[in-house]
Amino acid sequence: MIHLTKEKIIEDFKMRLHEDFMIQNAEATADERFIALAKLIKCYVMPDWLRHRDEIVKEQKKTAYYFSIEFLPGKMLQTNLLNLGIYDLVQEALADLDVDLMDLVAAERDMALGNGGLGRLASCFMDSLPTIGAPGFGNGIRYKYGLFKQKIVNGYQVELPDAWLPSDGNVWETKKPHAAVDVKIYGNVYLVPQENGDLKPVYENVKTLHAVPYDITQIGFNNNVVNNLRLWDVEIPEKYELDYPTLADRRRIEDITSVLYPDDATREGKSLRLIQEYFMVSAGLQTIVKSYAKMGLPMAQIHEKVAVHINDTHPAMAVPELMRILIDDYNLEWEVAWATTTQVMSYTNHTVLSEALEKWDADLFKEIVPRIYQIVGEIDRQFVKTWAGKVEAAIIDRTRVIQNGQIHMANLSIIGGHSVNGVAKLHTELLIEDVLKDFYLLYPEKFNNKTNGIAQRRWSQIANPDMSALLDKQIGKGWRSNVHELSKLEAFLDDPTIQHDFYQVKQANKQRLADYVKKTQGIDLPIHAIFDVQVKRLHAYKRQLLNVMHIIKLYQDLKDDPTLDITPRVFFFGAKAAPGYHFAKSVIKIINELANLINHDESLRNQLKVVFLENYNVSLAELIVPAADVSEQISTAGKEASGTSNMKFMLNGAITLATLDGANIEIKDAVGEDNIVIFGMDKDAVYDHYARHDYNSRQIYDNNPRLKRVVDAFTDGTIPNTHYEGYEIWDALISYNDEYFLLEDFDDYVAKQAYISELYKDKNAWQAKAMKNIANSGRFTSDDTIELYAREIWGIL
Ligand code: 7GP
Repeated sequence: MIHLTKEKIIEDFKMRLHEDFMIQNAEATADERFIALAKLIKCYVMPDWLRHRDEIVKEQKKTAYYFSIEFLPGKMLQTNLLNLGIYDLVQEALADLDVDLMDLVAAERDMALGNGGLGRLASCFMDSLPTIGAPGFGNGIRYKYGLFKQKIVNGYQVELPDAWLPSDGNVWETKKPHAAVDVKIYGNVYLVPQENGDLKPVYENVKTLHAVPYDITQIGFNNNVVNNLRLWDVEIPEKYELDYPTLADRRRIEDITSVLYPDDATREGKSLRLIQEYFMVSAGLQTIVKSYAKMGLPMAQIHEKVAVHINDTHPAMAVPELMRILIDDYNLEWEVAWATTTQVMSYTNHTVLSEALEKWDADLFKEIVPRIYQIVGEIDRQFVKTWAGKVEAAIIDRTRVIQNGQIHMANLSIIGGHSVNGVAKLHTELLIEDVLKDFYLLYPEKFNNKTNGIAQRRWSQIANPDMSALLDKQIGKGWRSNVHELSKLEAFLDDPTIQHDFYQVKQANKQRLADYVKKTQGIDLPIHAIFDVQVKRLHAYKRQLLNVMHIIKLYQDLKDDPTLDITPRVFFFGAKAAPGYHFAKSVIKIINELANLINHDESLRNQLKVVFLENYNVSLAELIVPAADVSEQISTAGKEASGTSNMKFMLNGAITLATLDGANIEIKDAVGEDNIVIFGMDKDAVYDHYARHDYNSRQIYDNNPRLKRVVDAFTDGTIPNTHYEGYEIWDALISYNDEYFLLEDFDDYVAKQAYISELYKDKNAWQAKAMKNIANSGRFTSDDTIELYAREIWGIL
């Protein structure tokens, strides 16, 4: 990057304000200043961006393309400044102009083009790819409305559109009209024999969409490498305007990139969703193949220069789409095209929940993407032919792509690629032993694990500046570029002075969060209390309800004995429920009413508070995570593929209260059993219940009076205004046999919570454990995770 001084930044910043807004700095709003600064950053990185792109082209470097229907970057300003190494310089330059950088940060809107873990992981990878110097680009959709904005009204979740995109566009993006491509959907396709005997598709009555890319620079950390995240928007091609004569016609097209589907387990709005998937995949692949073609190398070897990653099954049509391009546009034979396609493609699975394994109605598929449907049919036929007689017929029936009129997208991704990975050791084991075991039998060599990671710079240097400064003082600044150096903290775990310093930092972060809660909800929070946090999507398997049950138990204890002293606690929840997920929304209502009840009960003497944080998103996470004492990771063992907030919390010195699920197991291995609190059934115990069909929640309920009293609190009027929701929950736990084993795990959970309360009284012991977590968090950096993808799956390093 060009050499920058404070003076130059000041001059350039003023110039931007003059040119773009015809305004002097003193009169500018935070919005205008933010835009001016962001544009300046774009200018500064442009030479690196162009150089890196030219380098890749000139050296014909193999490049990976990460296809994902979700990206969840949050805000970009601070990350960009940090990665460019000009954070302090810019902060000082602005200070000279009497401007606080944090006001500009506040003016930026979150890019919420994702639901949860899967989308956030994609964004951590976008940060890590340039950081490790790998040519890896993102490919996704430029939704005009991101994940809904959550409002809580009378305790209920209300969803409002998240109009994150300003009318004049997102300041970080650059529109590239010259790189637009056409995508065809609907219509009929006939295969017409050619003179040489080949069959060529002829299209009729198709609808043509114009896919226009918007590029967002992805800046590596201190290394002058800039990659690209390409998001596609739809336009109506001038040439085909007559196909869309009415306003309603045009709107239907514009809808394609209008909203992100607000559900991270199942999907709705079927045809629109399918069109979104094809639109993004086709636009991305056409572009990739075109740029490969420019190299003048044989199409049959495209896998030597291109890797395409299918992030969960939503981009699975990449397999038949690449086949279509190679066969129809470049005249490759089926076998040749197939051999290279399977080498190009790789796939990550992000969940074991069967309802999230995408399947499409063959009829709908045929209507919307008729040529792709033909190719999928052929993939299916070839697959059956290949395995017939070699394995049991039943295995083929269970693994083929088309079954009972449905297209199985996971099957397509596995068959059509060379790599399948899970996102934590346990999850990959479960894929192999259970969810995908038939595939493991056919293709054991395809399976591998890549435990998730997080962009640790964001979750420490940006989100927790006080802790970062303390780390600098204690172990030097090396950890800022090599996060493994956090292990140097091991030498100080038992030093009471340093323990105290970390305690002070935590208290200051808790105060910041408490101030936010006071400002937004008017609730006073005691910061000497344990800040106990569960933030993540609301799902039955994540068991926010188990947390609620423990709170009810504490409430009952305090009401029974008004003189009882407990270690004071504040329980924080942040969670969005999918709009159509009734049960999840009822849990939100219950939490809010319980919070209302508890927070206004003076007899509890401030020993217990409950806070539901509205509209949980990446920016709010940056405020919450550094303030947590306890990180709740309490999913039913075997259900949470990995979890990534667990990694963010440990990095910030929270102690994890966890089941042996997902990456919690690897956190336990990293910090040792004494520095994490584990409870409940492990995955084998859960699977034993499945095998024996012997779980009986009513029996547990009948035989455990303390638990019975807690469960009954949902229906006996203890929690006001929740008559309907209370019965729904009671039924799920008792009448429907408690699918996620809350009742079985309850006693152990309560016991371990009591242990945590005891432990917190000994500040030194607590801090030693917290610091042990910080010291051992380096192994969860997404820089390392993505390096493994780059080397072992994509072969780009
Ligand atoms: C999530 C998993 O639930 C979480 O455990 C994991 O850490 C994360 O992916 C990243 O791998 N899954 C999703 O967000 C999701 O949408 C449905 O899964 C396809």
